[in-house]
Amino acid sequence: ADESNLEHKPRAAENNEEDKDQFLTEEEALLGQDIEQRGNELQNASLLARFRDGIGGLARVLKTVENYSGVINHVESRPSKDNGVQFDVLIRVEMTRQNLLLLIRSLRQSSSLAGVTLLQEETNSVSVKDPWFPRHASDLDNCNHLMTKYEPELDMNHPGFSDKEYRARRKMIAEIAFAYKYGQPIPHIEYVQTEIDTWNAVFGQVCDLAPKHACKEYNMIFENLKKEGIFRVGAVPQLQEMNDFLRRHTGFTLRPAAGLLTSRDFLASLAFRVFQSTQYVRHRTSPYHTPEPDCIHELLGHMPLLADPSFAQFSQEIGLASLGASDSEIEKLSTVYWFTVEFGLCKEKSQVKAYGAGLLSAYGELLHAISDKPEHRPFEPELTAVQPYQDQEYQPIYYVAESFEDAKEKFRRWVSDMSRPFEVRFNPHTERVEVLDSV
Ligand code: NLE
Ligand code: FE
Repeated sequence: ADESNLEHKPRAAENNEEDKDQFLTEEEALLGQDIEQRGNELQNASLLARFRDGIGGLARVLKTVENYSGVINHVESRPSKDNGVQFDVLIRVEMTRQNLLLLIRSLRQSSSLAGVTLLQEETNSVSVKDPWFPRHASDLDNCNHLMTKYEPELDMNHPGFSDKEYRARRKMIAEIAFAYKYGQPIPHIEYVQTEIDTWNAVFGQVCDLAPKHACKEYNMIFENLKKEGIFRVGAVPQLQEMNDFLRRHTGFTLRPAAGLLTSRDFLASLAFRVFQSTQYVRHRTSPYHTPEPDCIHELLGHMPLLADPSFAQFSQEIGLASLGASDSEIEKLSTVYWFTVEFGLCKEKSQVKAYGAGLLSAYGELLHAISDKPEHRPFEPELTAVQPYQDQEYQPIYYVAESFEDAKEKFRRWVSDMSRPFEVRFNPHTERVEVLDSV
């Protein structure tokens, strides 16, 4: 369970007699014990790296892992609650036991880190029977863990990497999201002209292409949003006005998110009909496609269909299925989400139309998706859920649903086979998820 790892406090070894390594924790002592015999064995490990000031040092930390021939399987960050630590970053690696010890010692020399700890393996730290998950919409204040990839701070291929001003802007907007708490109004962002130009460019493309290539539900609500003046040339819509629109149609609401969230946190919010939305704008040099979400993607891609009752229901059901699910089930659910909500196609009479948000906010990929270049397969949850995907380039495979209703039916049948020993039900009056033991 992802969210519990960062919560976990390392246990210091109580009676180690050595002064040679004052930081030695119990886990490290265990690792060191038979290092002579087992030093070359591969080991999966979770490290907690605590950054004093900004996350700029992360690139170097990851490089150090590579220098010790480690494979990085997962990186996750969040602002720390402790004094003197700005960010806690969880890094899952696979490397030899010998190198793991060397890595930890080496990282402890780094001045940007307030500490590095080897965490206990997950199996000991989380009870499978009683996993933590949000029970009330306000618990989503704790579901803000970020996936750390393709960020302007860290990725040289990001168009904002060498743009200081852009990075400062992103940081400012991310801080608003980190500070946000349940029940507050969503802070207004005063978008600047370059951001408005980017919005205008993408909005113009969608106005041209959607009537022909988007599904009918999308187009209907899109028109509605234009009529209400929320979608218009010359202004990036504010999340708060969008929130009010959605609430009136399906009860969905929005929360600001600092970036790409972990699947577990993102899906959990859907269970409460809450959509976590970024608020920054993509870099002006790549208006027509970005691998990471930004508010143009959220607004033009996601929001129209979140106002459609049938689609809203489908989204919430993916969310409900994710609560308390195992890591491998979360992986499957987020893959289904990827190939439906993000990149889904559907049939309308004899034509194929787009309903996936990642297609509707990126005209290059939209045209690619409906062309005959990629493969089109029928949506079948059990097959779709195990289809590997990448999130940097256009997709080579898309799944085509018969309709939202059909997708929902199939999804329900598939989800009912999942292993969770309880059922959940959302109570919209209290915004609470009730947990029922299943027989
Ligand atoms: N590729 C999409 C776009 O450019 O709008 C964003 C996808 C986010 C998953
Ligand atoms: Fe998205």
